[in-house]
Amino acid sequence: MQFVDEARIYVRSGKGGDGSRSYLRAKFVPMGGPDGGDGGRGGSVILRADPNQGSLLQVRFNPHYRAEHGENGMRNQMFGKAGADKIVVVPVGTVVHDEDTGELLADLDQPGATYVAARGGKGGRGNVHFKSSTNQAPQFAESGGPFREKWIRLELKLIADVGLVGFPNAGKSTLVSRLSAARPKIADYPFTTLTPNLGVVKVGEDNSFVLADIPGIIEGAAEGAGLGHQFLRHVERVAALAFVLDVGWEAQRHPVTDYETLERELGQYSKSLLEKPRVIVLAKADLPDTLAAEDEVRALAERVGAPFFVVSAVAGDGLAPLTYGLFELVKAERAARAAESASAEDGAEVADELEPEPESTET
Ligand SMILES: Nc1nc2c(ncn2[C@@H]2O[C@H](COP(=O)(O)OP(=O)(O)OP(=O)(O)O)[C@@H](O)[C@H]2O)c(=O)[nH]1
Ligand SMILES: [Mg+2]
Repeated sequence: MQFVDEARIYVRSGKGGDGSRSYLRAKFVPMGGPDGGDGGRGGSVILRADPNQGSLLQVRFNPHYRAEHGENGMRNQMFGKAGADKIVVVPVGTVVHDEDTGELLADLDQPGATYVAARGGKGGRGNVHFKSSTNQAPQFAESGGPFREKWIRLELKLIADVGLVGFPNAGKSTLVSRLSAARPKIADYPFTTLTPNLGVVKVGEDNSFVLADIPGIIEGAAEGAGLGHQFLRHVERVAALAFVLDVGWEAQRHPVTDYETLERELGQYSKSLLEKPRVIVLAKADLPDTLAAEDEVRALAERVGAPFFVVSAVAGDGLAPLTYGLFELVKAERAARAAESASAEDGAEVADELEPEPESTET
């Protein structure tokens, strides 16, 4: 299935309820004063970045979002009910543009970030507010503020969840091509991949994560050997790293020493890379040399406490366990981020209430 990273949606806020123009009518009160209540404010359409949302697929299939209108004010100084807001859940990394003008409206790059795409109309004031010494029986009440509507374009900036690190030729790009719809270049020489490739890995029906295939790393990368290590910035924000190890042709290489070299190079780039959860993948399991090294690599994985997977991208072996194993780490990271944003929100709600409603001039 193709990955959807763009959607156009229509948003319309609710109109504010009209203020009521009514007069007190009670049995023994012949000339009752004004008693028209205020209209309720209209609901807003609000986009919200949710770390559990993996793509724009859902909004693409449901492109219309309307918030409720506010209710009109009523006699007896009764307020109209406010219209309910409409929340549109989008993935973290969604960028919002105005469809007509192209103007950048919002960049929802943090979990829990919100953007009011269409603000609800203000509720109109009832005639009870317009009573004055010179006008004891005002004949008018405010109408509710108008609704607002527009088309907006959503784009998802892919942020990798898992980064593949390994020596050149280890089979990283082949793995990405088997796990996702991405088709990176694959060849039997080192440094085939010159710039990072991203692929979206589907997990069951409803879940997905983004896998980044980056150029190979070799001994001395920190000093500029090979392609250097500048592209490691592409995996700085990933939730987990997969070390892809193979049994190379060169006699001096071995998956266990390769692992140690990779770790050293990552650490020289940034210590934070070493703190990320990781898995160890022994690739090319269809080759006899690989199987000969399996026990040693398994022992290494046990020593460093990393989940261990043996796969053959060519034969298609071990790919499902690897997918689910990686997704477990991604899920844990998303849950942690969601918890973080929930606690950040407790503070944010107060701020929301303090934010003044922009004065609407239209009535
Ligand atoms: N036998 C076998 N060969 C594989 C397997 N996976 C990859 N290869 C081969 O290994 C070579 C390198 O594969 P790539 O996927 O380009 O490796 P890479 O890690 O992306 O390499 P760079 O981009 O150069 O860093 C290619 O010739 C692949 O066909 C596998 O599971 N089994
Ligand atoms: Mg490659």
